[in-house]
Amino acid sequence: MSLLNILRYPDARLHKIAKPVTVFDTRLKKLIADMAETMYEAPGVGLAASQVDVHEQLMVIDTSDAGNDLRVFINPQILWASEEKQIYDEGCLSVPGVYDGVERPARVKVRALDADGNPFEVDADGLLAVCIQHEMDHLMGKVFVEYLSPLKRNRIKAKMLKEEREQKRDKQYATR
Ligand code: GNR
Ligand code: NI
Repeated sequence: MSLLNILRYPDARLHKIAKPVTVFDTRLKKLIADMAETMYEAPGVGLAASQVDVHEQLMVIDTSDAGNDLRVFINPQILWASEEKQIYDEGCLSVPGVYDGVERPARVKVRALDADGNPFEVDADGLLAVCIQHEMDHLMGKVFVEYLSPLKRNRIKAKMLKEEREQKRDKQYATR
């Protein structure tokens, strides 16, 4: 297994649209294992393939307290979303340190394929419903900050670019 590099906002590759998975082979199994390891190490409750620069419809989620309930969603589709909404304070491994409220349907019914290509459906609410929608957005090239006001988004963008510059400078300094 290996840890994967997580792209950081505002990286243009986060806006690429993922293509459906068509081949269920050992390469896919390794990618799933590496994504799960990367998510647990971060730590995060979900990770979309787009975040590790793989533009295929694949995401891993574990919203359990113990971190022992890994769910793999391939080619996910929302079958139904509730009229009722919930506002959740979201974060993202691609936008570290930033949390803000996002309103989404409170409950969703989702159909997807598992790692072996077998279809399954889940009825989700609470954090799982939030996470499924957050990860599916990534697959469509959307990052949660795009739901915030342009003012907030621009501040976040500036903060992320500043941190990126500082990290590059620190790295150069370390090798001199
Ligand atoms: O780890 C994560 N936590 C989280 C918290 C609230 C709403 C969504 C999330 S998903 C995030 C991991 C991530 O960035 N997935 O794309
Ligand atoms: Ni995210």
